[in-house]
Amino acid sequence: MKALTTFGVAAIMVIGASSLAWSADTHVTVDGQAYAFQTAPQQRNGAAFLTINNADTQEHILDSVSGDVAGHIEIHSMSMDGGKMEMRKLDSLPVPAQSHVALTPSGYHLMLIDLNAPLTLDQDFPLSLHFKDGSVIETSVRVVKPGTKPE
Ligand SMILES: [Cu+2]
Repeated sequence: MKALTTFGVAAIMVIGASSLAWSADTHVTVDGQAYAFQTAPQQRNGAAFLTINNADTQEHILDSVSGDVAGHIEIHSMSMDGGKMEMRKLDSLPVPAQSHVALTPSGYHLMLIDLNAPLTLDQDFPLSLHFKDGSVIETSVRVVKPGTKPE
């Protein structure tokens, strides 16, 4: 009974923290507000940031991301290499059991390649996060001033 009670509390907390996300698998959610930086008219690419929370006792793997905002969307990592920032395309991004992965301007991020239109301030656009187990999370991304976060 104790295990059941604990699980119930965890599930309520996850739902409360992610009212903007929906998942077929309620173990995995987007925490807080996903966001992207405003882009200049000639800018072809943008980047989106969010935190993926995994309340499950097993790992879930982000496999791909889709959305109408760009021609295609890649999962990237960013690291320092010989004093300069380097981005790398990842095939997938594991979210460890009972943990979370934060996608931020200085680390993992979603690269929006070949934008269909510039990202304008306060605009919201949808993204679908596809996981290896077949589950999909729909989330709404808010466009903010470069270098800032949503309130
Ligand atoms: Cu990138």
